[in-house]
Amino acid sequence: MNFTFSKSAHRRAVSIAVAIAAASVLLAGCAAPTGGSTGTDAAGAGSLTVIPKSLGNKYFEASDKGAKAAADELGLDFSEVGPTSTGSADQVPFIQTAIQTGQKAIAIAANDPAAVCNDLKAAQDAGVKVVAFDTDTDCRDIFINQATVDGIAQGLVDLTSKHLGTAGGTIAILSGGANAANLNAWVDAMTALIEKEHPEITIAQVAYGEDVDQKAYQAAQGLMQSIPDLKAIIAPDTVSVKEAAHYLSDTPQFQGKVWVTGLGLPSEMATYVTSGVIEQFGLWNPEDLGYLATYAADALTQGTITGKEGDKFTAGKLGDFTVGSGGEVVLGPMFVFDKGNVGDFSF
Ligand code: RAM
Repeated sequence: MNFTFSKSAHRRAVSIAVAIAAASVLLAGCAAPTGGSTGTDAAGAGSLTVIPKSLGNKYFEASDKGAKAAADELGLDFSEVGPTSTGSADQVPFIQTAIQTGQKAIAIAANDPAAVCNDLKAAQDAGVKVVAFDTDTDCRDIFINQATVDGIAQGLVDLTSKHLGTAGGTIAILSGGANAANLNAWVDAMTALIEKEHPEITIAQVAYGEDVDQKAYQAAQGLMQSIPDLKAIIAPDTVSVKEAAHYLSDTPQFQGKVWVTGLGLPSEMATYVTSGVIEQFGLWNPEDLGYLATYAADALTQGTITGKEGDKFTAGKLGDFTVGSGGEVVLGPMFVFDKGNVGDFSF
């Protein structure tokens, strides 16, 4: 569902939402600076507002857990706020509240980079440092990327082509938000890789679950019921792969016929691996992603780095990092989960 707002509707929606956001910051018990604070706590350390794609997504609950741990280590004033829906502009009120409450830094995973850019620019103009994490936007000081786009695409295509073998077959891709920069980059890279290296594989359709459980479940159902010779689904989104596995486990007629892989949380996927519905899937450590994003935010607010290529900073237990081209920092490679290791992870 792509959101296009008329200007006046947009202004009205935002002013209502700003009021709600301000209330939610306070309700969230996040210690948003009050009483004319300049965004620094008693110790003079900075303040950070983390805005995930949406609240309630276990992937971002994990990244926020890591972000909070780093904030505690750094003595930062930490708040995690955000919408419970994944609409293009749903994060805007939370950015505006962070500016109004004098936050020193924002770390955001944007549902739609274009929809939040103006407000992120306004934040930067107000002296707020902007860290994009998990998914990029053009309006930020630095981008904390979980793994390279090519690395993720290669990893998921390798798992799929290994399963299909030389016979190959028809597959589908079940993504999340249609405007999410990270997901679209992975889908494009996988499509290009398959066209270049796997003529035996045909992509019949790309569908979107919008990071909403029920929509992802229905999208998986739609793919399996509408594509008669479907052999596999690649779901590069934790909500989509979980719900595709969920639908498959509910529907014996497709078990052993349609093979599902993607990017999932071991904590959510373990039950499907144990039951044999899912064999292998990939991800990184989202807690470390949030942790690294917080250290990057602190290094920016301390002036240790500006986000330019070559800048160096230390991210606590994760060690030293260097800013790469385009102001991007990569956490590390994607790794693969299966029956042998899925139980070893808490996220
Ligand atoms: C979902 C979100 C997130 C993505 C993961 C893999 O939780 O789309 O942005 O990185 O999946």
